[in-house]
Amino acid sequence: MSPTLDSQIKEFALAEGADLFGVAPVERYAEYGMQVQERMEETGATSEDFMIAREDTSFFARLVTAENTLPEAKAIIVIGAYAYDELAAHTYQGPELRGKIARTYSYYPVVRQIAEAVTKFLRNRGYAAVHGQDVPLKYVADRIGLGCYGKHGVLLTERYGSYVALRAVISNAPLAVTQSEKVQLCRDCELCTRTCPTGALYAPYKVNPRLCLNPITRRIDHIAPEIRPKMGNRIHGCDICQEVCPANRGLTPRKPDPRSGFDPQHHASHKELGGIERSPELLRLLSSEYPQIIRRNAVIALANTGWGRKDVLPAIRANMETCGDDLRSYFQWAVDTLSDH
Ligand code: B12
Repeated sequence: MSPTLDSQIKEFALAEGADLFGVAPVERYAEYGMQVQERMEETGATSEDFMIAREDTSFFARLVTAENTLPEAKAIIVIGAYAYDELAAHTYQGPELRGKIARTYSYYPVVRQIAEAVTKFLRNRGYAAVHGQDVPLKYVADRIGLGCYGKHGVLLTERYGSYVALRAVISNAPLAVTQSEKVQLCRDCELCTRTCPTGALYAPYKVNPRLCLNPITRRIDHIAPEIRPKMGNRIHGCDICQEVCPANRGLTPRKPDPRSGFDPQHHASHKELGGIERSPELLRLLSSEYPQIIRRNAVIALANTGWGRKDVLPAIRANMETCGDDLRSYFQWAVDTLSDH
């Protein structure tokens, strides 16, 4: 064990912009593996429903121990970046109709770049190191007291609520495990489970990915007409369970990190964002310049929020002409919904 390396690496990560830092032991997370199995049985979800790439058939099995990623692993460094910034906090008050993009995503590039720098730091000192998401991040962070599970299924932290993006560096460096007291930040309110519009939080701490608006907004799959009104103005992801969480009230938004934004090169679903940031104007997103998923979500959002506006129906009709059959059915549904209003 090297105390110098321990403090050096922590200082380095904090200087690179990490807001959370901890070291977890390499163990077999059998309980986590059982929970994944149970979740799939209870909901009928496949790993694709959890947004795991079709070709990655061993994702959850791999996460059960870091040795599956690095056989000589001795430590898991957990890094977090506070994701609630002044841009994310801003709720548009003006006359334009705006879409909503989940907050944490724009800090994935931040936490990835910090983890990349920590990986280089370790390799330069002769250690093996890999960074990524091949670790059950919330489970590991909870295990070492960096935070605790909220009933919304997201990790809650004392200083940053649940708005933290996480990433791990797995290494064979002999680092000391973080010894923190277990924290309990989730109260008895159950506001998250009661407010989720689709009932995706089917029990406290348990998310049904087939009903969660996060994958629903990010996948190309058909969205059932009964789900569409529940999407509100959500274009990519959903923060409702976190927005109602008392542990997220009163957070001070941070200054935006210049590295924040979206990461099309490293995050598959960010490619579908077509370059839009935070709260884009909905009418603009109907155009054929944008990916099909964005156009679909934008027209649903307009059906949900654009009633009473004279410019919405003509814009939907005009852009419908550039749609293929699939997309046209959503545009037609939006026309029918708004005409009935
Ligand atoms: C698959 C996945 C999803 C799936 C499934 C979500 C889920 N909750 O499992 C989908 C696509 C739906 C999803 C959605 C989102 N995700 Co996601 N996702 C992941 C991923 C890749 C794996 C998570 C996982 O292992 N799920 C499987 C389940 C079985 O594991 P689990 O949730 O940990 O289950 C535990 C609890 O149920 C607990 N438990 C069960 N009963 C009880 C009882 C008590 C009393 C307690 C205390 C605990 C407890 O035990 C289980 C583990 O043993 C991680 C990245 C990673 N590598 O970890 C990101 C990750 C969890 N996601 C993240 C984010 C930001 C989101 C969204 C908020 C994005 C958004 N705004 O739209 C939503 C949140 C939805 C929600 N309410 O959970 C962040 C969370 C950061 C944080 N602060 O926790 C992560 C860590 C990614 C990252 N790099 O930062 N995600």
